[in-house]
Amino acid sequence: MNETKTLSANPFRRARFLLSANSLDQCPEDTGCEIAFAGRSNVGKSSVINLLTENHGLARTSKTPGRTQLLNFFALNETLRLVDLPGYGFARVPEKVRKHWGEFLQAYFDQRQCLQGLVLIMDARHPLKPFDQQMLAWCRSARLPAHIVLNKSDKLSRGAASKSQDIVRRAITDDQFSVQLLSTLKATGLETLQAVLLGWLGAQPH
Ligand SMILES: Nc1nc2c(ncn2[C@@H]2O[C@H](COP(=O)(O)OP(=O)(O)OP(=O)(O)O)[C@@H](O)[C@H]2O)c(=O)[nH]1
Ligand SMILES: [Mg+2]
Repeated sequence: MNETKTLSANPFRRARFLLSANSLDQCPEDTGCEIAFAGRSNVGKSSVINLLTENHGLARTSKTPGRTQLLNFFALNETLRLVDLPGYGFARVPEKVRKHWGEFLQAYFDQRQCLQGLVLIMDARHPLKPFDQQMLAWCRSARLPAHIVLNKSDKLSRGAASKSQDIVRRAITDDQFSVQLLSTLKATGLETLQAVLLGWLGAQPH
């Protein structure tokens, strides 16, 4: 496939910041379709959103874990949204804040009807940590599709990256789960990610 042609046709480029929410009642109305990006702190959730949307200033990234502290919504159009979630497992966030995030995320996952799929981002060097396993178990029980993105694959040799992908592939046998390697640094894996998300949205968004 012609890379330039694919990128110019990238419908996710239309994403614009919509709002940040610190509680369920601050979220946009629960209609249309939403795709959420979850994962442990610092795995590159915000960076993956920026790669997908080809807008490097869209979601705030940082070397310091715990950068994303609210649910940030990005709209593609009237009905389609991407959601950047705060990272879980960041120990240096005060206990009170951590508890609030935990409860808010739980409420979001339990109640959000428009949630169409979860992009679960992991560090390719350390996949399937306990919280990742918990998220997958939740997706299984909610019958929600989850696409695992093994990010920072540039930090591994080709062989080691492919081994990591195989380990995850063997661990996830359900049809509703898929996995890919990606590097936001090298911008590799973008086409695969786009294809999965467009599949979830049923068709190319207009
Ligand atoms: N080498 C490498 N570094 C990456 C990659 N993706 C992200 N990073 C770096 O990882 C750090 C964290 O990236 P973010 O996108 O802010 O991560 P996050 O998961 O949104 O972090 P929180 O919002 O704090 O949970 C930044 O310094 C990024 O530049 C990648 O593919 N390769
Ligand atoms: Mg972030």
